[in-house]
Amino acid sequence: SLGDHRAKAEKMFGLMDGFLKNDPVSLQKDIVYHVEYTVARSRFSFDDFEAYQALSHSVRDRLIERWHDTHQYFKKKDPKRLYFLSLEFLMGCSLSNSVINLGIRDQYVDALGQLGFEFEVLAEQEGDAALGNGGLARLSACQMDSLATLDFPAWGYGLRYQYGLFRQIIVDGFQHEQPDYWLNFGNPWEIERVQVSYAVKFYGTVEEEVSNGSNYKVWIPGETVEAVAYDNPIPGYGTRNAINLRLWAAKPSGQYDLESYNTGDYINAVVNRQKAEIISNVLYPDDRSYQGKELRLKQQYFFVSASIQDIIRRFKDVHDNFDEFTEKIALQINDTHPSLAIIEVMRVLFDEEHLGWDKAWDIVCKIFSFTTHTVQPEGLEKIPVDLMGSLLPRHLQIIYDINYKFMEELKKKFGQDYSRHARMSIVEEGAVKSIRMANLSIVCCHKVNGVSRVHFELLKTRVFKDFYDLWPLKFQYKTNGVTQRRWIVVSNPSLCAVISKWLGTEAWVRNIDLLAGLRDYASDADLQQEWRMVKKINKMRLAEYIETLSGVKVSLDAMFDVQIKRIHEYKRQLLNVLGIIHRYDCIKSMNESDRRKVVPRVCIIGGKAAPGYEIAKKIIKLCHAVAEKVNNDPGVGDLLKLIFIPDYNVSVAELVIPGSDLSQHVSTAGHEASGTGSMKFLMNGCLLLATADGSTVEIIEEIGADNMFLLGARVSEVPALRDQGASVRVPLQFVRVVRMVRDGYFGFKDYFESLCDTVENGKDFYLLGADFASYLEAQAAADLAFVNQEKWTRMSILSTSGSGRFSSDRTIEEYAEQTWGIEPCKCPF
Ligand code: GL7
Repeated sequence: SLGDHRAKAEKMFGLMDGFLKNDPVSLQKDIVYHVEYTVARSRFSFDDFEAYQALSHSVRDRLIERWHDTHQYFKKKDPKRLYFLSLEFLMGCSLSNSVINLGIRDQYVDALGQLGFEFEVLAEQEGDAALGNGGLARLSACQMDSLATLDFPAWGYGLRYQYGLFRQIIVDGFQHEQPDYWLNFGNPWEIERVQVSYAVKFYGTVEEEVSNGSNYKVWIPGETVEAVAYDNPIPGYGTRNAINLRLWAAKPSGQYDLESYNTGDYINAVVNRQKAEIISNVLYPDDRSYQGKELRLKQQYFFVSASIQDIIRRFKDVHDNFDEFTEKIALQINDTHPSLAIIEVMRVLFDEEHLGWDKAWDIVCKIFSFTTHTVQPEGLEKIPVDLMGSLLPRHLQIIYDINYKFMEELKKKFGQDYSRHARMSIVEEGAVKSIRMANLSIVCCHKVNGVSRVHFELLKTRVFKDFYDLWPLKFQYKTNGVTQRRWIVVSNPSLCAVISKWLGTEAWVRNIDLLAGLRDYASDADLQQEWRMVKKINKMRLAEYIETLSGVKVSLDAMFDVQIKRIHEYKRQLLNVLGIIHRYDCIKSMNESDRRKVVPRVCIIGGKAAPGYEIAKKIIKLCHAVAEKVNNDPGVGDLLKLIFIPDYNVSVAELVIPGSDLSQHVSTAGHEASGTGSMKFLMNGCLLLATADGSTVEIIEEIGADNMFLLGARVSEVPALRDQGASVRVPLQFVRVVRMVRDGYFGFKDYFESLCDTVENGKDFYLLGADFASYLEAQAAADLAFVNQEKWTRMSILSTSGSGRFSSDRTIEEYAEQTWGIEPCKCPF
């Protein structure tokens, strides 16, 4: 009975002697306990990695306490919950973030110090959880941190890939990909829940069944795979709340293939069962293109089906009908990748719960919202109908039914405008008949969000114009944000201390608007001096890293100029490299007195190219070829260095961003939906050299155009420039630097030919030539500003103080109020 259960629970809790304690001796005892019993190393001999493992387990215990309490509390209160579905989460490392959010970092530092360990050294033992590609995936991670911190009753769902994003290694300047088997040494941050598992069906046929005098469809699967839950507690900052990120792993189904066992083919039966695991094996490493692969669709449905079963099971634990479903549940789909969830809920409510089409449809339309992260229509996901029909036969039927009703609605509204119907249809006719996942999502969701104002304008006027005309109120935007916990407190402790000192409080860590208070001291000589000291410390850390990586010694007096992000033509790393070639060319032709005026630069570039993206890989090679020449030219010395940082990931970003003076965000206007890297640099007081694209437009509004270096055509000017084709005005310097690459000045003449072709002869789609003069001017303005360190520091302080709007806390508050309709549910202390 419930009473017995409670008595048992009380007794057990009493045995535990209450919650874990955080004084140094208790922490030390716990760490030593985990060395001895969890890691099973003798206390007489264990290395830093084993010490890290023991330390992590002791932190994990504390996380689990809060996580249990939070879930107990959510269960008791039964508030409306948000379920955040994303195929990608770039969590990075957990140790430092966890102890900071739990508020026990100092205690651990002390406890370890007394044992003769340095916290930082142990923290470096951790490897990144890289279950995602780029900005979209890191955004999910930042948003989870905000959801926890702001006490929202939320859950994340995703896939537990065995292989995260590939490791990038560079051999002779070329990118090579290596598998990232991140689970090799165990993962203390997850909790395996073998008892939480669901069967996920694939293939098979759909049959009719009569029940209570009505006809129903029944899906008879051809294959079943088991989804097992792995829970990852996400602690909030300054709260007892810790929410859950549940990741699914594929395991062979418990169902026996009786036939093979009976025929005595035991070995083959076991081997075939094992094949099920490949579903969650590997993350697709392309961040903006879709190939309609079967395995990818399987991954999507696997993750969606398990999540929806879990959500409905939890709802049914406390409700015996679906009347309150829409008041208790909001489902957010991160891009279209999880959009099959919509159809899955429809299928369960209609086929299995027998709610009837209208009621099921009404529920679906009220609970789902969707955020799109794409600008290019070509980037939208399409699934070939044949593939959908074979893997998910019942889902295809439901999609057709939804589309039929939608087309009827269009006919009523727009009459016989068939080209409009064709554009808006969920089903695309053509050589390969396909399902348009974005159209499906827009039709079924109550809100469609963009990720910045510029993006929203493009959605309304180009990408989803027809849908906007039909349902203007469905469309909104929530400008992206990043979490200051990770991007200042964890990664830049020195800056964090200075900010808290000058604001007289640490409250900005939860309430970022307080950062604006720094504005008053932007010209204060004392703050300026401390601010520069912080930068110097971070530059030293970065310089050491660079030297270890590349053997190149860089000068701390140089301006550290950074561009780190996925390599894409539209992000224009090539513009940066061509600018560096121009700078090199100028230095080479200078006399001694001119050289003395040059502001020394360390140009840092980092990022991964999708394995099949040839041009992006050539850009990486060009970086190395130019670096080879420039860095070894004794006539250039400290005036210019080019460093390519390999294997860019969250941890590398945490090291590089605080140590940069200037950062580049120079996408061709109209191509970056938002961009979030710029926000991390802004928070850390790095000045931006940027085009007026994505969220940069809003950054300009916050900090003012004179506190950054703007360049290039605007969104509205781009189409006309493109139309000019080969007759667009391109400066001579541009022609010259491209020629240097073409002529083999940096070697690899033939290899770089096709790269040069992308920016010349009227084929310069991303307008590098058209923007080159403006790029060089912005760079010159940055040089000029850097010479005046007082002015530069003021701009830097104003950048940090103006970054408040770009916290994911603000983004999440907006979503909670305008899209999800959820309220905080704070677990009492
Ligand atoms: C992206 C956008 O390209 C990027 O501009 C945006 O900041 C991010 C988060 O909204 O989403 N879309 C996308 O497919 N990737 C992104 O980073 C990989």
